[in-house]
Amino acid sequence: MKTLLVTGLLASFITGSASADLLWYTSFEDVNDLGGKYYDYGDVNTDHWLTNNEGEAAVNGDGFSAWYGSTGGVGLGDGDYVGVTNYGSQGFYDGDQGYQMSDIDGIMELHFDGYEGSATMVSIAIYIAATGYEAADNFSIHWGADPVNGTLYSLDGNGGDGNGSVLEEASGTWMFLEFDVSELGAGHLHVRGESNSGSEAYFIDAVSIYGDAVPAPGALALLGLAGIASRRRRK
Ligand SMILES: [Ca+2]
Ligand SMILES: [Ca+2]
Ligand SMILES: [Ca+2]
Repeated sequence: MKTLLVTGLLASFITGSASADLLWYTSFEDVNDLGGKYYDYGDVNTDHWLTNNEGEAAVNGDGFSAWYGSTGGVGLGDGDYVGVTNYGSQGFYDGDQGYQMSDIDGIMELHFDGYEGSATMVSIAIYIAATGYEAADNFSIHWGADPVNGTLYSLDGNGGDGNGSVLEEASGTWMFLEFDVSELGAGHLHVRGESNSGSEAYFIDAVSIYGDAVPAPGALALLGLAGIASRRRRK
């Protein structure tokens, strides 16, 4: 993470008229996160944070954590293709791996840690698998806890069954989405999905969080040293 932060500080760039630093980025490319089908060995009738299991695809990684919400179904207890993956004809937006949610049989959320108060913009690439979706299926992207103001993007399966729901219309292609979160207050990025079939799959890749970099204590110390060095040079 220290390496990422330093890279982010150096990668300051201009977006439109406002400047922003890349605070955090993941493309889910860690090969150690790959594995087999994921099984939730917890109580699928109770909402809970998911844990990684040996030999199974990682649902949690460096800077991201998965949560499960029960809707009375079998959830991820029946073994599902969720978490970090390199599989699928859809390919990936960036690199060889991404993150998938399929056959959730409940609610799955992926939360991206931190940057509350310092983030101004987020971007993410998503791919909705091309299949029929029903009213119970949905996919959305959120900032913070407010379910109305905090919803950045939302697709559902109403009017679906292959007949043109918004999920179906958005399916079959990678989409790169950017959101201004500067007016939304404290919060963090999270992605939410519901589905109940193995063919109903949501893929995520290339997640970026931008803002005004707040130096970590280590980086602050380095900046302090640089300041001392430059002052010394001026003498
Ligand atoms: Ca990737
Ligand atoms: Ca399932
Ligand atoms: Ca469905």
